[in-house]
Amino acid sequence: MSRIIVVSNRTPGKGPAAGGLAVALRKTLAEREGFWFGWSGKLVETPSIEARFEDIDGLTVAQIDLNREDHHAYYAGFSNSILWPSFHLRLDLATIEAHWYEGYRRVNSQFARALLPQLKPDDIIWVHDYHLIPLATELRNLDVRNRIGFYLHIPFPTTDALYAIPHHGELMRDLSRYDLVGMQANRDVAAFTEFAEHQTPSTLSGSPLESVDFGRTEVAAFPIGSDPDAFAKLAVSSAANKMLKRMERAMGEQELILGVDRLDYSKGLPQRVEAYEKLLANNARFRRLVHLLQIAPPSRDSIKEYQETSDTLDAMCGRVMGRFAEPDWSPLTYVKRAYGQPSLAGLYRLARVGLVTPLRDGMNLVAHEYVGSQDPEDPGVLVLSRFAGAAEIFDDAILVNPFDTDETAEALRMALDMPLDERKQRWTTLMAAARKHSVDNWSKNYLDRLAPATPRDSSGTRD
Ligand code: ADQ
Repeated sequence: MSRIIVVSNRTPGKGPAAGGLAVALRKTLAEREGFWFGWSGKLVETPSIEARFEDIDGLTVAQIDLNREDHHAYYAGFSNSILWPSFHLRLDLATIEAHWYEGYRRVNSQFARALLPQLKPDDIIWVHDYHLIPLATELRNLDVRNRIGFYLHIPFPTTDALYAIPHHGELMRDLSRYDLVGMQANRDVAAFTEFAEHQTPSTLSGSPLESVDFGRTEVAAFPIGSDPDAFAKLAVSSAANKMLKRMERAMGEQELILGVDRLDYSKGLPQRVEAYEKLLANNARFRRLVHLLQIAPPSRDSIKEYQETSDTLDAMCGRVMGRFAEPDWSPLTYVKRAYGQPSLAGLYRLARVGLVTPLRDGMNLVAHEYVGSQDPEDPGVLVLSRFAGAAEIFDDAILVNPFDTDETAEALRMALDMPLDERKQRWTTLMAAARKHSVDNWSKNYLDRLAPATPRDSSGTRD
């Protein structure tokens, strides 16, 4: 069987894998040999082009260092100040600096040059996420004819938003050099198709590009998930139980409403707190009987827009506290640190409501983990944004428009008032969907689809 080479911005670190994705890919690599390639986390003046191999808890990892300026342009710059906001339809939060694009391409070229000597003709290369869109082009330019797949972990933008991205024509051409492009949700495939079918040369930046031919690239949705049965087990483990009991004592009679996110403007956190404020304002009977716990450790905090989101959230939480707190009751707790999966599983299990309300998101794995962690005899209710990819598979969540905080407040009321029978019935359907879309199935489905692709020649034409 062919080896699998997984490529992502960072490789997994030492210690227990942080997420389901890392666990699933580790499993795939263990079965198929191969290695995981990415940036080491080290910044140096003149990086060596040779990858360093290391065995990390049985996983073979190959890493390269990057030059500081290139890394800034590639990561904080083009990837996270242009691609991330634009793909999440937040053009207002994008910052464009023209020179970032060169750094972005330089790093992709460096990845390709370091990978090249490690490749065998039969290897299957699986590239992950928006940081590495040009990697197939860079590899094909070095005459790599292997099967190369790309998987996007974030939504694909609408055509209008795509046109606002500098060099979008080249980026789309880069996607056409992959054998398979995997998207989070059907919505993303539809957005891609809309672009592919309606593009005209004049709409593409970076002339003299002509329209991009996607004829040899298969594009399909591969909705990623978690391992819901592993979460079900984890949620009753002693580590999870320790957190659950600790929290149960603190909660007393109160029902817990839980949000777990990276602190990111795409996650709709200020709107979420506003919806909670409206719940308390419109339904005095819930005061002292509910508590919102929002866990949101900072991420990408060198980027101004992330600091601003953090400030806004601080102010919103302060406002709700000031408005509703009493000497012996606080309506919410906002925790700015990450917790390990066992603690999260305990909190998920205790929470009567899982509140997952991104303004726009890929699938969103927190929704899956919340479902997996529930007690089948007394499950909680998932309140989920229509704009998370997971809304396509979780029909039995209470779906909300996160921009409409009145609607989200009403969904919270419904969730808190929902009788046990209805909670059980909805959860049973949600759990079946989470199992069907487990991360194992995701990885298997993707690789089954990528495997039969016919090798290409260096011009990108299939033999
Ligand atoms: P993220 O934006 O990171 O992922 P999400 O899918 O919600 O968002 O979470 C990923 C993982 O991080 C989960 O396993 C979760 O438990 C963990 N996590 C999140 N917040 C945490 C916290 N406060 N403390 C500890 N752990 C936390 C991106 C896309 C998603 C897409 C995934 C996978 O934005 O839409 O589904 O990649 O493709």
